[in-house]
Amino acid sequence: MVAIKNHTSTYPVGHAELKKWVQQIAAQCQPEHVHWCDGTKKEYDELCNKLVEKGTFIRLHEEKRPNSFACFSDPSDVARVEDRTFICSRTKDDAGPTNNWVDPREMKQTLSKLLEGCMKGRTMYVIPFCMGPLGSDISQIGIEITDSEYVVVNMHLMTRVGQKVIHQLGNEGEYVKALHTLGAPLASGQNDVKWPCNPTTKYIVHYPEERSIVSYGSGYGGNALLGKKCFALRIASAMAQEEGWLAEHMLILGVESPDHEKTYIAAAFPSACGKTNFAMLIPPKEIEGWKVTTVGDDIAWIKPGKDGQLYAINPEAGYFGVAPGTNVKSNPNAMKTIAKNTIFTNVAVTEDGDVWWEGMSKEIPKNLTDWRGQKYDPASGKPAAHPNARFTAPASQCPSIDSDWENPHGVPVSAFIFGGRRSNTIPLIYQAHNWNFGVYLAATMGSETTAAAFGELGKVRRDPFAMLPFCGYHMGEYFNHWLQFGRDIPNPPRIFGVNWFRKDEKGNFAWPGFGDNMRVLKWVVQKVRGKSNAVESPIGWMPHYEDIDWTGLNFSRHQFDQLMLIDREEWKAELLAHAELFGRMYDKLPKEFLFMRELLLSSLWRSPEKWSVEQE
Ligand code: O2Y
Ligand code: MN
Repeated sequence: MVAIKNHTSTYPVGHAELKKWVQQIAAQCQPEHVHWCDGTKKEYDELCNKLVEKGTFIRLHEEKRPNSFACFSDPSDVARVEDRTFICSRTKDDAGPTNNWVDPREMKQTLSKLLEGCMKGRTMYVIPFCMGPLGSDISQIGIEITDSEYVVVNMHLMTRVGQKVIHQLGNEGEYVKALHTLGAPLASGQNDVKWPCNPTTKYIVHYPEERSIVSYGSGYGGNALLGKKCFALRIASAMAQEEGWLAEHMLILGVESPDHEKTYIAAAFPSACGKTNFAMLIPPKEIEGWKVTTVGDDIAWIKPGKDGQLYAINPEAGYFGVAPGTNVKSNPNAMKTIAKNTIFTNVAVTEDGDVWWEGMSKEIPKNLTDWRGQKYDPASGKPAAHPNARFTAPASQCPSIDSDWENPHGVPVSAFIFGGRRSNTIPLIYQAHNWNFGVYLAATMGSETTAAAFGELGKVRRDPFAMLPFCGYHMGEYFNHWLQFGRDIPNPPRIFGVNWFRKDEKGNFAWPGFGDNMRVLKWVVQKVRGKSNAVESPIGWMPHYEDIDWTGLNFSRHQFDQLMLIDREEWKAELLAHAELFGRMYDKLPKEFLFMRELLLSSLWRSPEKWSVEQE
């Protein structure tokens, strides 16, 4: 074992190849110091203090928000940058039509120029991190190199960091290489800015065959915390395809029934569909004895066990959740999770050193500092917090955390749920006839846009499996992988579609959502357990009005009927849109999808023009 020199903390690293890589990156990026992260609280505290000294972090009020910080990013660096995200697989065809691709040799040349001296005047941090519980067969190790203290402290919260990971890696263990730089070198004597980044040049690059990542120019979220979207989804999805498992953009929750039977469900929703709220759902008190527990809020790694059952882990250790809209009504568990030890990015700060965002309370506190660091003028019409403002908090602080959330074996998954934001067409709840139809349902999932960033507001954007921005290979091959996966397991989980966002004829949401989603969840759990009734519809199995527990909610048979309606004209348009999506990946599209689309069409034609659960 040789201890690494030239860094502020020292511990033995016996992995020769890793040391060589770190030395090579240091020689290229030319930082002033190299620091191997040990993952301790002392390291976390020291770096937070450094960020306070630099003016990046504002220490929040010690009693109102203990051990917590707020920071404001550069206005050019506020979200993931999909148009600057690349899957540099060996061939363009391997990346598929939905990913940006550049030849890996060309990309390496471009990046090599940018990386030369990119960390000058900064400290280069080496972060050994584990995605998933240490010692789990499903977990994976990564090493992130970064020149951002903000990234280090966020990685401390979001992953398992430090010497224990190096120990687990041993002398020859495999790991994912994740290089991140702000792309903002400092000339000698140059003062740093509060949020360094490269305002003009950004690259988020994945080499799936090499299992490595290079991120240049951004310090924000998914662009910089490379364990999350880059590793746990893009690289891991490519690994999963090769090795026969699933890396999914899914929350994982547990449902406990009054007789203490536990059912675990993994669910995928495109962004802006209340994924974190669902993961931390609190059932209405009238649904007595039922409880929801949280395993994860964003990503699931799922492997078949020796018993043929699927087991899932949450590879993350924290939540990087959207702040706006989160409040004591929409998500009381999230509010408790972020009560302390939390980093807030791009929220507004109150005059007494606490945080605020749109939707936290009806009344806007006086004298706010907005996310741009300016005195907030409510008359400006602009939000005080950025719409993509985030909190980073330890998962262990979530009141609904599942007792098995760190179980190295994972939790057994009995069902998958898929759901987008749709004001029409898609019913509140339905179950796919079988695994293949479920894969079709997930592959054709669409969601209405809530931000003008995606073009027209309210336009349906197809987001297969909520994985469109996160699949590290050809989306058509991804569908094939899911179909094959189902063939290889003896009793695949049941697959359900939900839509919490259907609107009535007046344009109001027809379903109360939030805690009342428990009513749907209860039907799902009992259906999986063979204890629920269902009626066959043209698109799958559905509950009758009496199959849902309505205790404590005044919801009429007619309201339910409207929520579950299958309108043939709407579905014709829906199936046309599926064909459009399929056209984009024609050469690798599973043939089964074409047959299933035909079957759906003919089943719709054989049914009444407006099919209703009540008529059955
Ligand atoms: O904008 C970002 O960098 C974060 S994106 C994100 C963060 C947490 C969970 N999910 C997402 C997402 O885009 O799906
Ligand atoms: Mn996500």
